[in-house]
Amino acid sequence: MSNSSQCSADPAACAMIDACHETGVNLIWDRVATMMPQCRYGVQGICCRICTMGPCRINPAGKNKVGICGATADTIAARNLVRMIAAGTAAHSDHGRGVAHTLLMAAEGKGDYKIRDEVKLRGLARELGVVEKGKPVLEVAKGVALAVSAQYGQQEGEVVFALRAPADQLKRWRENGVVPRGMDREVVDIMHRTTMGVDSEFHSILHQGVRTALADGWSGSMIATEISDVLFGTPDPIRSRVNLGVLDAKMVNILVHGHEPLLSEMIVIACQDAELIALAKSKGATGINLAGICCTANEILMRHGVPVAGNFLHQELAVATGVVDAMIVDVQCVMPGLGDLGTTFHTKFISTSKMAHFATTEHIQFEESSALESAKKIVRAGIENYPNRKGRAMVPDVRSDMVAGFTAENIATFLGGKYRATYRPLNDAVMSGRFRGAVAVVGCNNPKQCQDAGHVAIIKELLRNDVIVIATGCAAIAAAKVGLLTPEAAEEWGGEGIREVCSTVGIPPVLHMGACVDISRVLMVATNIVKEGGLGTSIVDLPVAGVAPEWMSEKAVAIGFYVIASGIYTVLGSPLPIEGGPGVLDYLTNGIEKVFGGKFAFESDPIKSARLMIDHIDAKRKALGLPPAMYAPKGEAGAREAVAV
Ligand code: SF4
Ligand code: MSK
Repeated sequence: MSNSSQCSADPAACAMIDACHETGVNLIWDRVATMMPQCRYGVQGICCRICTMGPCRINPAGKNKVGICGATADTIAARNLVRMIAAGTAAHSDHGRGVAHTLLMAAEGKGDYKIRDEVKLRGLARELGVVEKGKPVLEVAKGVALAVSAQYGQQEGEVVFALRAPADQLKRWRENGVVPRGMDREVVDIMHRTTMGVDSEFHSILHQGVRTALADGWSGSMIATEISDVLFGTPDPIRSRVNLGVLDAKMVNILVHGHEPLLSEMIVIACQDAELIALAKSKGATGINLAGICCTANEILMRHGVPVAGNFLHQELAVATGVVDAMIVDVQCVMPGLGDLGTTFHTKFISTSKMAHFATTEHIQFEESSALESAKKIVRAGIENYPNRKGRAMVPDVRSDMVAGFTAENIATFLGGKYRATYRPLNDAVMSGRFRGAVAVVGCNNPKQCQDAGHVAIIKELLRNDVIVIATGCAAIAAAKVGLLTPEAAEEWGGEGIREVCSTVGIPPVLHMGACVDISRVLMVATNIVKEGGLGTSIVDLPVAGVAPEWMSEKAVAIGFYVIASGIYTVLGSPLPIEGGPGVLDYLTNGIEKVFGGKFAFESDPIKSARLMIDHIDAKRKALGLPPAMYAPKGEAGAREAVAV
């Protein structure tokens, strides 16, 4: 059992971990400890169980230098890795498929969903070749829904949104045959080519990984983001609060967890229903309190300001407060062991997706055709559970204010002004050296690393060096928990350049840009910077980088691949499971840069990780002929970390 301060940098988490340990409640950190040491073959990616001649474990220094079929360590490592990309792409893209289906239902007048951003809808229609001029909105919506849905099964050609990329990047993709055809097509291609006895040349396997990942970033995830904006509204900056302290012991606490906004949008409405609020009061509560975990939280945070109870590693801890009356889960990042906590705490776990059933949850099927009715039924179940609270009610008094909801569109408004929305001031800030560059900090928590510590230390080091940060997913929540998503953080943590720009326009130095699928927004920010001019002709030229300090999900592998293939240098806080394949390792951390413009680096030390990115940014500035950063870094590297996390 680990000391809580080794498990998490978050005081709310530490308090809950200590309380759980005192009462013998088993948490994810305890399960990590008993799992150690983990199998080195798995960690290095050189265990193959693709056919039943195996499993084969490769030992380059021993007798088994190849598998029974003759597959090398590189072949096995590459095959295992791209299968992770296939799974990650499938998850993101299926999310987009569900949103597109809901748009179709809205267009056909079925269910409770409405079109909230007609301007974006009509813009998408023009891009997709759907006639919109003079057509009623629902007819346009139907055309857009059918057009984006068709992208999934497209057999040949190029996915439409890939054409948004800067011409130079698209040229690289075309020259290397990796422009995606359709999401389903690319995922199936990976599963076929990696089955026993098909593709064994590791570059070829990895390039199909690139193609599939691009199908995620430049199509599946982009569809999820764009159509969610059409249906639920394109976000604008909005204030809210974060951490376990947003739970209220006197109220019925309903938590939504997972990734998809379809149900949670309706839960937001259901929680405001007068009849349900009256029911909650009749049970002795003062009202209904809705909050979120993980990326479902990010979705309803950005559009409604719903508070966030925490990121990935907070899911068990939230239940352990004893005041969560219902945890409603959809898909992705929901720990199967979560329901077991129900034997200790009263929380009712309600699964809602046809795709995600749990042995220990109650399943209430969410039907898009009767969305609000489903949502009310689910909220009602949570209210009915309020009187069943037992044992402790311990809500750590820890919460922070934040501003979320930045997008590729509203950055232009914030920096350029409402009547002259433009990226010009952003590009000028980079060209002058006030902003040394920009970094996207993304990804999960991983219980093998101290929760949030990597995210927060890297971000503070970047800000100190005048590197503006964009954050999504659990990384954004980590930043929010320590107050980095407030305009005041620019003054506290930013170098002189960050302070000059962010304080002038009143934005935080860390821009919350949404959920995991919204990294598609980050791609569009980079694209818009290129198109604005003055910083090269391709994303490859930009003084930017990406980092996933605490990644754990297959989705993160897909994201990492589409980000490097889009020309962005990317640092991972723990290595990809490829270190047993020397050729694969060298290609992904070296050779691939010449082909697509980006590459991976692995670095677990947050300050060294930030340094790698700052050095990369400085090299890009030099190549562009830009002056160095305008101001010297503020303070010393990592100096305030001990007191700040
Ligand atoms: Fe072993 Fe080859 Fe079968 Fe993999 S595909 S399990 S390396 S025999
Ligand atoms: S929720 S994929 S733990 S970011 Fe998107 Fe967080 Fe990673 Fe899940």
